[in-house]
This record gives sequence, C-alpha cells and structure tokens, in this order.
Amino acid sequence: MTTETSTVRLDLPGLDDDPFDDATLANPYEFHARLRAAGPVVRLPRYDVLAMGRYTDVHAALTDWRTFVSGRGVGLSDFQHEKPWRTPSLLLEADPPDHTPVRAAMSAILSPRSVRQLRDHLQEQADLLVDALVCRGEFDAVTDLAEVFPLQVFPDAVGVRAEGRENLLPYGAMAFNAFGPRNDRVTRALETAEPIQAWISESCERANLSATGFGAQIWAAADRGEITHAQAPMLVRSLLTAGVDTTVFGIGNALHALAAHPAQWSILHERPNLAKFAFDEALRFESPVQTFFRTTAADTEFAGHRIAEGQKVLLFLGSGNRDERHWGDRSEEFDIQRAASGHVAFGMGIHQCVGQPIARLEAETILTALARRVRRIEPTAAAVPRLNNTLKGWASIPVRVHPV
Ligand code: OVM
Repeated sequence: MTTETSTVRLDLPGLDDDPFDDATLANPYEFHARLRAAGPVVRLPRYDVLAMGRYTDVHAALTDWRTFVSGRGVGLSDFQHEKPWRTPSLLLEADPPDHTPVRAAMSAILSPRSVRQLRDHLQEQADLLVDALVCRGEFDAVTDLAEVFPLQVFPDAVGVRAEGRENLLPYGAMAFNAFGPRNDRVTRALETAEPIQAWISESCERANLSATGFGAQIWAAADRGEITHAQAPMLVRSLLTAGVDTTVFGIGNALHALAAHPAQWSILHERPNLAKFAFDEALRFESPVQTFFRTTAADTEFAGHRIAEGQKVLLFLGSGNRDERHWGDRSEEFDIQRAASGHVAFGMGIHQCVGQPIARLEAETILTALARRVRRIEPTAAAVPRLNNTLKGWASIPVRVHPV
C-alpha cells in the first residue's frame, strides 16, 4: 500500500507494483490476485492510473463505452494531451458515433458466414503443417508452429503481397508494446519502426492487395459508400496490426497449457471436436491480450468510488479471466471441459474483437489437426517467455510429440 500524492483519489487502495516490469509481465498472476483482493478499483501510483482486476468490474467498464472511452487511446498515453505514435485506429481508438459505421462494415467483412468459406483451406494447411511436424517428432511449438501457421494463412486471407511479410510480427509487437509506458521495450521497438511502418502503410493500398481478400473487400465497402476511401487503408492497417501477433500468442499459449497439462491433452486427443472449447479455455487461462486502458469521459461513480474525468483506467482482462468470484475456486486451473465462454480475452461490448471468427478458425483448425495425430505432447525444455507491454505469450516452447 502507498500514500504518495497523485491526481487520483486517495480513498482508494493502492499498489506499488509495476505491471509492466519484466518479472510481472513474465508471471502476472500473483500480482493479479493481490489486485483483485485490494478492491474493485485500485490506484497504481507509479503511473498515476486506476486499475480493475475483478471480472465484474472489468466487464462493466468494457461495456460502459460512454463513461470509459477509447477515443483518448487504449494505452497509457492520453491522446487529448499527447501525440499518438501513429495515426489512431478508426476502430480501436474511436467512440460512437464515428466508430459505429466503421465497425459495421468490418463486422460484415469478417462475419462468421464469410470466414466459414476459408475453413476447408485452413484445415488442409493445418493438416499439412502438422503432418510435417509429427514426422520430425521434436520441434518448437512457437517458432515451428504458432508463428508459422497464422503467417501461412492470415496474410493470404487479407491479400497482402508476399514481399516483406517478415514485417508483420515486429509491427504487431510494436503496436502492442506502445500501449504501455515508454519503457526500454517501446524505445527499442520505435528505433527500428520507420521502414516497418512504411511497408505496412504501402501494403494497405488497393494496388498492393489481391483482388479477393479481406483487404479488397474493405476497399469494395468504400466503393459502396459504407466507409470512405480515405478510411479504407486505415482499416486494412487494423487487420495487419491486430490480426497476426494476437493469434500467434493465442495458439502458442494454448499449446503451452496443453503440453503442461497431459490429462487435458488426453481429453482433447480422445475428442478432437473439443478443440474450440480448449481454445476458449486457453484464452481464459492465459489471455494473449492482458490489458487495455480506457479513459473516463466525465466524473463518474463506480463500485462506490468517485472517479474524476480524464482518468486512465487499466483493465486487467487476464485477471478478470481468473477471478475466483466469477469462475469459482478452481479459477486458476486449466480445464478444457469447463464453461469458459464469457471470458473477456476478446474484450466485451462494442469493441469486442471483430476478427474473432478468423482467429477462432485458425486456432480450431490447427488444434484439431494436432489432436487427431498426437496422443501425447511433452515439453523437452523450459519454455521461454516473450515479454510485451500488452501481450502475454512465449518465444519458445520446445516439445516432443508421440503420434498415434
Ligand atoms: C487496430 C487495432 C485493433 C485491435 C487491437 C490492436 C494493436 C489494434 O485497429 O489497429 O492492437
């Protein structure tokens, strides 16, 4: 607890922790438990922000977009006072009414119906990749699988040119790091940002996109007047920012949890059609996107506390997803047969992940392919965390698989 002065109210409990330091990023769960125990709204004086870690409060703040706005940025930086590192996203960093038509156009393009048409192709690609890895027997579940599969299928689905795709992962890492404080991780990433940003920006132009992908469909929505032609490349940028690292981390986290819990793998192997439930439980258990900020648009009362206008509030999605108040006393256990739906790993409310159908399809097809062919998956060395100010995941997960 702390008593140092700040612009935030002092009647609230405070925690001295730095949620963005290496140790907490690598293992945030002990901090999350103290955050939830401290109260519904907790001060983090180190950054002069408020924090929420309980499921009900995270859910409520995500849903109340009028009070907890996104247009001032969903990182630590308040766009009302600081210049954003890039042009703000028309989706993520926007509020109604501007957000509404843009979101509607993107929802239609990424709808379950539209994404379903990709299923056979993705399952085929997943089966081929897994066949090759099963032949090898030992491989790295991140560098040989989680980083390979999304990059094999998602840029093609968007219609991105082949040249320069190695920029996609670094760009996403930079964007997710940039939501945090300007620590070494951000400073280092921004040093090499320029050529990466230039490649991303060019890749969003109509002439550089295939004729049939999601990118082309965004431009077609502009032709139909659903969005403007000026908005189209910005929305392609959203796909390239939010669509790669997230799925890589999500698939990696699922494989890490399954390799660490052999009994859970056995259940999945016996019933591969549980893959989509296993993925939801993995998202709950180790959420790839750990945090997002909101900013209060007005003085407000929340959970019995007054919060002033202009206050940055850090929402711990990954903590809400392990809150014993919501999930019960086994909330910190990995159980693919639990009812994990309702987790906030994709957010909640008007900003809830619009790319969810494609993210889920990627995860489901690759996990199904593995579950069918592999009866046992075991770690062969310690997994190495990949630290990011927003994302939780792994740089390396060495495994051995035993085929059927
Ligand atoms: C965007 C976006 C959306 C969701 C997440 C995200 C970097 C970015 O629209 O650019 O993370």
